[in-house]
Amino acid sequence: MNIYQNILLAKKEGKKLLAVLIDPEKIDLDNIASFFEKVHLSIATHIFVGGSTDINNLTENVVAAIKKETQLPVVLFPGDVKQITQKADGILFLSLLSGRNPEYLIEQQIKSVPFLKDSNLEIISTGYILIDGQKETATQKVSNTKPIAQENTELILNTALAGELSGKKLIYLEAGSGATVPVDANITAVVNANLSIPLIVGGGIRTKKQLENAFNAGADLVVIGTAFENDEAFFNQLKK
Ligand code: 1GP
Repeated sequence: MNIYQNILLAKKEGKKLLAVLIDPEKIDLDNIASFFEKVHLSIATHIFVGGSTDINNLTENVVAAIKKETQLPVVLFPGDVKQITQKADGILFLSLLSGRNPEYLIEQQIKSVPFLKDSNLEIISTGYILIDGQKETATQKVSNTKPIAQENTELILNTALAGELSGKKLIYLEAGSGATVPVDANITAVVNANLSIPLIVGGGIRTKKQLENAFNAGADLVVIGTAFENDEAFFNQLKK
């Protein structure tokens, strides 16, 4: 079964999903086998690979190394078109709906077509919504867009619904990597209550409690990167 069908099925069955986000600029490939031993003992279900930048074009090698270590689906979460590699299983085909920068609304997507049109990657159209995590994040800087304030629930909701109505398969509420404050559970709850498609939440989630809060509020899939980068022992708290 493909990646998206599995996410839909999990949503239907109320099974929660966890993606470990690997930033190619930060992972230590010498330590990758031991990293994945911990991943496999945890409740992680997906591996996302990406970062706001990949100046040294590391993504392809990192994805190849990851594929040797795991059977979990490896999904690109690219900051730009240069991070596309055919070695992954799928790609979040992102459009930054919270911003008003055409480069990240449609231009990068057009530039990616030559790499995607004959590709075996599963392409999953995703509405990406940047929400203020009380820290200027790399996504904000690189995309040159402003996040939506957490208080502006109505705008967040309407942006998510505009994504669904325009055919996105997933909505991703993003506080930004390393955010001081994750997306508030009330925002996740309101969006989840009104959305039919699966909901991803990420950014600034560092504790088991915050992960549970996101799941309980209605996130179908949570993405965690920084907390695992900082302390691999966090996997021990998330055992199967
Ligand atoms: C960032 O949502 C992801 O794009 C994960 O964020 O690195 O803060 O876990 P963290």
